[in-house]
Amino acid sequence: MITLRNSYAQRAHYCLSPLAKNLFQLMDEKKTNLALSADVTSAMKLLELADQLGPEICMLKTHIDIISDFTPDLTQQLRKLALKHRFMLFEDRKFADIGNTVKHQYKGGMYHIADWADVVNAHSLPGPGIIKGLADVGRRKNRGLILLAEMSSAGHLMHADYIQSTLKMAEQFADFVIGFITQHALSKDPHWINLTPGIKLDEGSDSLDQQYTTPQKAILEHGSDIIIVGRGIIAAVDPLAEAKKYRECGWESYLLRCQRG
Ligand code: 5BU
Repeated sequence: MITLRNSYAQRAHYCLSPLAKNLFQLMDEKKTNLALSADVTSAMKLLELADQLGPEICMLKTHIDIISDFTPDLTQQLRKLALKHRFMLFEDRKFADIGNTVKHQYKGGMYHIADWADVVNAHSLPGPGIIKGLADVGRRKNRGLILLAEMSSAGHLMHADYIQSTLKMAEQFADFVIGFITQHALSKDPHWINLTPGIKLDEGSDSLDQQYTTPQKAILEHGSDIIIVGRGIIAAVDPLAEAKKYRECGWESYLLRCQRG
């Protein structure tokens, strides 16, 4: 039986979403389960990070609305770098409205997110209509959606029944929803991708209730597949050297999990 402890390549065969399949294959071939959260406010800084750290990562996570000098050229350049270094673009937009509104927010406005982001995320709070709205736009562009099941911040309101209901909702859209933002794997089903923010080499917290766990704990104890790292890398004196450390740590933990079976 194929489980979460099998390789990414083996799990790729079980994905109903073509994008999820590609992502697992990319991770397997590039040997990285590291996503960089590039939380910077300047376009040039974002492009520099994407180019320099691109070879180390499977995914670049953006908050496009914190860029103070945004122009559409930025997202075109990001797409070029995503192709050059083979990583996916994940806009951490956290949609949270009714289907009709998120459709507009996804495809239009200033950012035209659906034109450049391979993956976006959404809260399950409004009900299945939010997924239907995003799928209307994203399916035909071969995009993927991640549902927020469990946040990393202290005191969040996503309790066990909310998390389970999020999983049930995702199951109705398994060709479009690729997995979850979560601190723990939600299901034994091998095709869901579990992405975990709140990762640092040392556990702890920040002054605004972010909570950190280590790559080893996230992957080996909690069933995470992709570690999302922001300040642990970008606030380091040498972000490239630090990214390599996180990459190695994430990949070794994954190999150990596969070995243990
Ligand atoms: P950090 O610098 O590694 O703490 O950044 C974490 C990033 O992940 C940041 O962009 C957050 O917006 C994002 N994040 C998170 O920290 N926790 C969550 O539950 C979700 C997103 Br969803």
